[in-house]
Amino acid sequence: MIDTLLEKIRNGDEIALSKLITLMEEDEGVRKKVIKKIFACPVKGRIICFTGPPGVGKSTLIDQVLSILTSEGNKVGVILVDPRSPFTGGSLLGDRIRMQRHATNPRVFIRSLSCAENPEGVSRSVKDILKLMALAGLDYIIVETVGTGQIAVEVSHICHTTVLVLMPNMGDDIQMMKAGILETADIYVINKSDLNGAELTEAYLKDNVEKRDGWTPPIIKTVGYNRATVVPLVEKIKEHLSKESCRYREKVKGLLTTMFMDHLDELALKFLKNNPHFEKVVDEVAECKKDYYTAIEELFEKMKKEVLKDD
Ligand SMILES: Nc1nc2c(ncn2[C@@H]2O[C@H](COP(=O)(O)OP(=O)(O)O)[C@@H](O)[C@H]2O)c(=O)[nH]1
Ligand SMILES: [Mg+2]
Repeated sequence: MIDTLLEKIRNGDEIALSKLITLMEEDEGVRKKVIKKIFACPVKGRIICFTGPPGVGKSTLIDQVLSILTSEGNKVGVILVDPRSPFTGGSLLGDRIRMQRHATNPRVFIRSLSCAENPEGVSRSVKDILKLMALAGLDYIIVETVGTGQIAVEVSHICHTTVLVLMPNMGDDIQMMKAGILETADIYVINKSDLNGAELTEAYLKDNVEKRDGWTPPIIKTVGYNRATVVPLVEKIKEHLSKESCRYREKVKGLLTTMFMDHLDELALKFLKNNPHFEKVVDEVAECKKDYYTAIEELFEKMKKEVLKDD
């Protein structure tokens, strides 16, 4: 079944794409199978990440970007990622409403991923799903992530271009962000610049953003409702996409290493936990009968002996 869906997806079938994304979301086994099959396929779509605190206007901006890109004849996919639970303020509904006018646009494919149940697995499934979308004949894929935490940083690593959206009067708030996102962003946007205080955010950014790998991250002021202010942003995104080749290769190398190490960590831990001595060692440490350094050394010693015995 996966093969049939993949074939359809390669031919631009969006229903098949939607179906396989659902299967991948629900079942890690399907994800594994899909990735094994598509891993070496060349990627066509360029992936752009919009990240930033809730309420700064990411969805409003993406709505404008969609208009601009599709009016040029591009096909664009959008993934909305919200790792928060619907009870604590999930925002997917609001995002969809802001992009409503594109719901019937045949050049736009919008998909939300609600990840409330398994926040740890979010970035991994998003990465896998992005890989799949990149095969689907879309020219651009836009990812909106909420917040500036670990997930946003991890997702941004798989994108060709990361846009960090901020708004006026931010200074301390930027400082509070997960350090990584400020350094990962390729383009900074100060949206809502119809409001006072854009200079404050701009001054903070100018002091903290550095030129890297031959690219000076631009700071662009926008007004989400005003298409004309978003045009320069789209131009900068395209400029970055065309310059990125070298830096992107480095990015992907780093990403693949991280993904491999993540999986390895998970499997190695599972393997350790399955060892019959594991629980006993944990108890000994918990009851202060052994210090954790000795306990780990002994556990490894025992496992080594078992492996040698098996040979
Ligand atoms: N004043 C002003 N409000 C904006 C602007 N862009 C978006 N908004 C409003 O800000 C609120 C949050 O926008 P939204 O796009 O949902 O933000 P997101 O959470 O970052 O996706 C909405 O009420 C928008 O209408 C802007 O440039 N100026
Ligand atoms: Mg939004």
